[in-house]
Parts: sequence; structure tokens; C-alpha cells
Amino acid sequence: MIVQNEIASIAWVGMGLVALGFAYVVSQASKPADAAQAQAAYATSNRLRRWLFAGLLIIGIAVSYVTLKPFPIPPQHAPLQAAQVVDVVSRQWSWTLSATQVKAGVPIEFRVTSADVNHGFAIYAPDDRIVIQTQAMPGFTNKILHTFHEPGKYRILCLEYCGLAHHGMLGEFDVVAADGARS
Ligand SMILES: [Cu+2]
Repeated sequence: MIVQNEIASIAWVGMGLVALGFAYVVSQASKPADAAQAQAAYATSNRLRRWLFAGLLIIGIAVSYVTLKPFPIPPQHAPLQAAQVVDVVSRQWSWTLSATQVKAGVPIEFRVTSADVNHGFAIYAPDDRIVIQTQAMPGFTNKILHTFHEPGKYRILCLEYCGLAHHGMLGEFDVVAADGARS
């Protein structure tokens, strides 16, 4: 599920509310203070702050639970039993993949390592949205598991600065429909 656009909309609404709050404070700033009103406003803001804290705490716990339950990182020290395995070796400044064509609709295990320095292995969908990423580290093999649903040409970009030609460290592979035909 792609939720970036929804999150951006929520952020814009939140920023708008904050801006409205500022505008209200500025519009009220020149009015003389009234001791009784100030006391009442202080009590109200204290009450609101307690509710806000409780609300944010509950939302934070709920969002953490819902988003971390399908934890994206699979167990690293057990076989993953994925239908396809792609070994990925990174080096300054290229990616070597054991397969450049994978099937859509079945889980694929990427085993990612590095032959020299740390790199950032990131897969981008044809619409340039990041799909999944992990570190490529010398001496370690990091496993990630992903099921592609959209056939197409996927790109690999390095997400960790790794030297002079880091920006040119690109790779690509094809995701084909499960019956083997390109769609
Ligand atoms: Cu890099």
C-alpha cells in the first residue's frame, strides 16, 4: 500500500492548523490582558495539554503496533524458504546480481553483501518509489524478503555515500509476470 500521499495530506492539514493558531495569537496580541480570563485560559490550556498528551500516547502505541506487526526484516539466521533467491554483491561502484529477472507474485529473498565498503542497497519501482532497502556490508549478508506485484524494470540505487562515483552506482532487473510473459 502506498501511503506517502495520504501522509503528506495529513502533514499539510497539521501545518495549516498550526499556522491558523499563530494567526489567531497574532490577531489577539494587541488586546489588553484580563487577569480572570488569563487564569481561565491557563486552566483550559492545561486541561487540553493533558488530553493531547494522552491522545498522542494512545495514537503512538496504536501506530507502532500496527506498523511494526508485519515487521519487514525477516529472521537473519534461518533459511527463509523463498521461491527465488537473488545474491547481491556490491562494490565501488556497481551491483552484481545472480539473477536479473525475477517473477512477480512470489516471495524473493535478496542476500546482500559488499566486496569492499558499506553501501546502501535500495530497490526502486518503475514509478521511482522506493520499494525496499537494506545495508550492504562487507563480511555480512543481510537478507530481505519481498514480493513484487507489478511487473516492470526495477532500479537499484546506492543509498550510502561510498566514494567518488557513488551517484553512478546503479543497477537494474526485470520483474516479469508469473507465467513468464512480459506484461
Ligand atoms: Cu554509494
